Amino acid sequence: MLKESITKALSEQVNAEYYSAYLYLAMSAYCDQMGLKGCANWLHIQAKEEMAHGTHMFEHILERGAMPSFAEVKAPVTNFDNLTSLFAQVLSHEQYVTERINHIASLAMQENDHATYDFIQWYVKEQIEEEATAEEILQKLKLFGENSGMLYNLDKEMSTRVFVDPFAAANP
Ligand code: OFO
Repeated sequence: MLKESITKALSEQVNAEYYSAYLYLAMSAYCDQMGLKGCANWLHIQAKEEMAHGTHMFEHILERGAMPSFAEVKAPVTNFDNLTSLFAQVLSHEQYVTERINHIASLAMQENDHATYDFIQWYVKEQIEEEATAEEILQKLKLFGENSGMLYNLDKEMSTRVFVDPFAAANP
């Protein structure tokens, strides 16, 4: 059975993952309105990944015999200055999520909850990828500026992303 402190931290993280999904849906809508359908696709799939992150955490709480708590999912920002600042926000949001995940890992260790510590390691690794991907896109945008040729190519590249539940793929 999960300790109350771990149940609380994981439940709050489920909420945070759903907030991430909501934020990326707002970003996806912004890109769609700008005519950047590929970027809109990439962010929409990112939102689906976030929901999967939250759902697998929710399942872990239930599997360990605890009752998750639920809270309101806060509204995301909906207006962005441009694509570069949007991806700068993606990166800083992922850095914030990494801090939260690290806190859960530390708490699990402190509470001697090896099962949660083991479970959360997948998220620790996932955050490395989340930050690296956002950083790569941001670097491209900063390097080439938002000139139309570059945006066209980037948008085309982003349109190829398809959804694969990353947690389920790694934990068959
Ligand atoms: Fe769930 O990793 Fe992004 O926020």
